[in-house]
Amino acid sequence: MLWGMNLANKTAVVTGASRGIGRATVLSLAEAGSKVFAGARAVDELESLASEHPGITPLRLDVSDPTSVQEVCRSVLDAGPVDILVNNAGVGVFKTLEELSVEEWDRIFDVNVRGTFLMTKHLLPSIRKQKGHVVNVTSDVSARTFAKGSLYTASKYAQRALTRTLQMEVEADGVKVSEVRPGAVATYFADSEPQAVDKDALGPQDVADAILYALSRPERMRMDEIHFHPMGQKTEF
Ligand code: NJP
Repeated sequence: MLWGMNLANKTAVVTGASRGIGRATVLSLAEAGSKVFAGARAVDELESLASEHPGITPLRLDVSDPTSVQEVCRSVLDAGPVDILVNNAGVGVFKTLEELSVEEWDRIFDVNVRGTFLMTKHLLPSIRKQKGHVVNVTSDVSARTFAKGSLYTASKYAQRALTRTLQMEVEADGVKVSEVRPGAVATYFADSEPQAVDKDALGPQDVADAILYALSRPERMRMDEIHFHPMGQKTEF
């Protein structure tokens, strides 16, 4: 496989691993030879994922809960150093600003933004020592918006700002930071039913492939962002 070589024997943590993009990423990393800690709230789905490859360890994780993040990161670090963190867990609500509740606002920001911050904060010291890599799965809407998208896009713009700032803060230490920005992906995102993967949507594996591509570049090269869309999606920058 194109990216197998330099991902063998790495240790990775992937959030939002119970389905969709996170699940595909965990399997791809395990197949490339990495030891993968797969975190999400749906333990049954994680157990079933872990049964597919011996390199996968399931972990019950709620990225919006600082105690859960702290406990999970401690148990991961007790097992050894971490090379790779994929901040993928994400949720969305699509309503006009007037329709949005305060609870919805807090939930989306707690998962998408604070979750990314918390996971990174706890694992960065180890990733820094390893000259490792942080990948944040944001969205093509981390730099554009649309009606009924204020909450979700604000959270993704915030994740993008966090990603870029982190890059500046760690580059002198040889740590890489990448933002992966897909267009529409056929998953259960925002309680949707995954549509067939055709020209109107990407599949979770397309995004996993982009993540592994970023992770497997040679030491001299950093992918700051990967921005891509299904052929059927209208171009809007
Ligand atoms: O969605 P879905 P995707 N703590 O709903 C987990 C971005 N994106 O794979 O906890 C920990 O199938 C949840 O697990 P569980 C999007 O913004 C998507 O498409 O068990 N984990 C599940 O594993 C997001 O950042 C599209 O419920 C939590 C996973 O997150 C990323 O892609 C387009 C959690 C969500 O799986 C993955 O989403 C785009 C928590 N508190 C960007 N809450 C798209 N699908 O069209 C949720 O541009 N999760």
